[in-house]
Amino acid sequence: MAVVRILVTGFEPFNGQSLNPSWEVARALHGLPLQGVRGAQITAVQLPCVFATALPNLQQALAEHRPDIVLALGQAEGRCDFSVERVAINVQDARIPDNAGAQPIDVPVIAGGPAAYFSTLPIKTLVAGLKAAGYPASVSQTAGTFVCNQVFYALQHTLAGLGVHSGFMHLPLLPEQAAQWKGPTLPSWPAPFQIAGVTEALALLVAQRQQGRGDAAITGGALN
Ligand code: PCA
Repeated sequence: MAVVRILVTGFEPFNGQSLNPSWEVARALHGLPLQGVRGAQITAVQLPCVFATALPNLQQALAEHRPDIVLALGQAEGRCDFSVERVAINVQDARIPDNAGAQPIDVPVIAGGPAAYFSTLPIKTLVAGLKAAGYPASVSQTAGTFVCNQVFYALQHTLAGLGVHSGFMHLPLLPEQAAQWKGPTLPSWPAPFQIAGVTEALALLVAQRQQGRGDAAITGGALN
């Protein structure tokens, strides 16, 4: 069986934080064969939380590793489960400055690009499989308008039509971050649980790809 090349991206910490769960998870998986799945190899790449450099870094990682599956990860403080993103939109509208101090407002990710791209991951199957394995998960209808959405949009734009399965998942905070968070008490999950859940997600994605199945017709509808 051909090797399945999996690229997992995570972000550096941002907004004054010293950790980002997405990178803690990604780096824990780097270089590992996917547990229980023969022939799958994981590479992790860290992306800067900087509008000006996130995309060149992403492009370089795609060119270098030529993945079959890409799971981009990001932190979403306040979310309380694995948030499998459905759609990336062609806008940057930053609520806070990025790590280089830039705060674009209503700037397209790619000028002239389509308004949006859908994930090409089987998002419903992923949510159902994660839940069945004991990991809370849901379909999210928005990846926001900050650097995560920018990377998700550029990822889908770059890989459109190439047969690579790619998408984005937001993660809750780590307990160490939540303990220091100023403002409301936010949900958090320990790193080992997040790592195990993402490992489960990757196994589901590889199985789905190898079996060539479509996505499950389960509702992911929500009001928010
Ligand atoms: N989360 C931010 C950017 C980096 C990250 O981990 C976001 O949701 O856009």
